[in-house]
Amino acid sequence: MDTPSICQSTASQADFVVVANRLPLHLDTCDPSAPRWRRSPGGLVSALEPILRARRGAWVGWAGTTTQVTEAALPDQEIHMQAVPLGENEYREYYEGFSNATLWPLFHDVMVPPDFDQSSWHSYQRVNQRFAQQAAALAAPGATVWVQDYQLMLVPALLRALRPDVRIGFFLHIPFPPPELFLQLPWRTQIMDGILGADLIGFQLPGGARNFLHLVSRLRGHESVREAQRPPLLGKVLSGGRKVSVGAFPISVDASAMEELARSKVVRERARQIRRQLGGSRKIMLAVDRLDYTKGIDQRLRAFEGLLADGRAAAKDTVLVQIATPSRERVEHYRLRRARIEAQVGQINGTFGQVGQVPVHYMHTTVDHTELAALYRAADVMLVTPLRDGMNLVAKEFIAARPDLGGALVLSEFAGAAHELTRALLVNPYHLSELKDVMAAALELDEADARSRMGCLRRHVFERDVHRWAHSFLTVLGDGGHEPDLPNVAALPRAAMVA
Ligand code: GDG
Repeated sequence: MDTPSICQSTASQADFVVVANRLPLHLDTCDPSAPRWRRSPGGLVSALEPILRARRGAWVGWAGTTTQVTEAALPDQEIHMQAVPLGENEYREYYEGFSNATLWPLFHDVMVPPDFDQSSWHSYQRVNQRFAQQAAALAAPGATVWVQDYQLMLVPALLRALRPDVRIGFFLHIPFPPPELFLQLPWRTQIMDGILGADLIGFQLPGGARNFLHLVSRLRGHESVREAQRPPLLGKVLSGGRKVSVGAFPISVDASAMEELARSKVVRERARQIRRQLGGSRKIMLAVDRLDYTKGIDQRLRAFEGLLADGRAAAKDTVLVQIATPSRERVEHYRLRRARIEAQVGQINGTFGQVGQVPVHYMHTTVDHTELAALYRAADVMLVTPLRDGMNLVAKEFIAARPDLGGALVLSEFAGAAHELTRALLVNPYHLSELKDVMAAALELDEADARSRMGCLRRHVFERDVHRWAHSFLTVLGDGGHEPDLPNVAALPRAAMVA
């Protein structure tokens, strides 16, 4: 029997429920004899935490382990954490299979061929049903439930069937593909109907929202879709006698928290130390990505290799630091990509390196938050060059971490963030010679130009931070009235001040 029994909640019901694939917790096994649950930091958690605290809030999600997790084992929280159990086989089929080998590539330009596997689909249905049941059991009468992301696209309709009284929001963190790609999915109608169970469907960009509206009119008929002229809303769908709102809500980061960390003594000292360790006067190019084929790591390495080969960059003057966070390591395309990237790094260092002067510092690891902020502060050039990305929070974090107005951002046109961060150095990462040119230009960027660009970028990121994102979504969902006050945005930018 694969499915572990569901942990029973001992909590009273909640007025505001977040449903996400993962709980914002991880098991710290530094001391293997006494593993402990710790909070996982992240923008989504910090945006939703004040609301969860103020509102009898609860978070429903998987705890990240296929062994049974009971309520009692989770840390004492003001926010109720409800663990949804997953068996080993379900993890393989629902998470690695349908979520990450079917939906992920299908929604990212079919960069690798998606698997269309019936058994994984059944597992996805079963697990989504379990999430919906647990959310239904936890939600108080008339509660608001906010469902997150592509792993849970059936939950809105399943939850509505169980609890027609609750208000349901759904937000997709990844791009929504054009209809001609989505229509490849054998279970396209079920997935579309699953999402349409929500009252409000949020996408990162207007383009994703429009793709969804086109899809609905194609599968349900034109008369089911109405355009909406009130941004962030782009349309309404008439579904089962209900009106479903569809809009674009670009996610962001907790800019003030990142800035505070970046200004701390420990981060500034570590940033100086990193610069010294990498060779004092050498220019530092930095990239931080999950090791995913969508992130364009291999194209970036090829461009850097090209600059070294052309003599436009030299290992004695320039170093590329690539943090590649381990991700989905049992999925075949991820294993293959890792092997390819590591071979490229070896080739570049073997060809262009000297003792004490390695051109690429590659780390296949997760660094802690302080180290990440120090790397952001130490960098001269931040390379964010995905082939497709819903938003890309690394780009926004880098900007928030630069109160000194230093650093240049090279940003792919295919990251959602490029729609807002127009003062970055924008690039098409598929165009190798353009990528090389923009990387070289970033290394040479005039200081006054760089500071002016960073000032504009910072104003944008501080004005539209993750708190504003959550507020905007919940207000349109019709649930904005109960939130704690937002910070006064006009008072915020300190953003453009020099450290
Ligand atoms: C999905 C969408 C969308 C990475 N390495 C380390 C580390 N990270 C943190 C970053 C950032 C987060 O992980 C990655 O967020 P991204 O947005 O860059 O990318 P995805 O993981 O693909 O996220 C994406 C996002 O959802 C939100 O909607 O923007 O498009 O694909 O916060 O800082 N953090 C630490 N150590 C690391 O080594 N501490």
